[in-house]
Amino acid sequence: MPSFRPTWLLATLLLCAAPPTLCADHGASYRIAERRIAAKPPTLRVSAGDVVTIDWRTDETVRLHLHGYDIELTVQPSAPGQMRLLAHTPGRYPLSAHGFGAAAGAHAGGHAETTLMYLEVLPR
Ligand SMILES: [Cu+2]
Repeated sequence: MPSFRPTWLLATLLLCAAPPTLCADHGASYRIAERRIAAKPPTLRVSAGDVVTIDWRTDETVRLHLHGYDIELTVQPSAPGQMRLLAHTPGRYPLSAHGFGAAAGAHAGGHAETTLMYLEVLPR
């Protein structure tokens, strides 16, 4: 549930303390329209150790889930949202919608997930 943990902050500080070129801030913003991401590559590629910020806008209430890093975020048309994480573990992680509209408030369960994009964390 929390999108930022003190241990990640500590890890970032340790990782980024010495060589200035090693770590980077990675920002991306996505707009969901008609239940999908339009006009954007479906994969966000970053390097391990990067701090990643993903901004979300939507035309319909949606509950987002970044698998692997296990970050959940509900975004509304009137209330854009942000995910922020330290990309500590390489891999390919699906980011899915757990429900749109009225279903966005429902608990995870019977309804289907829709994968919107992937976060790819490359090893250094
Ligand atoms: Cu999920």
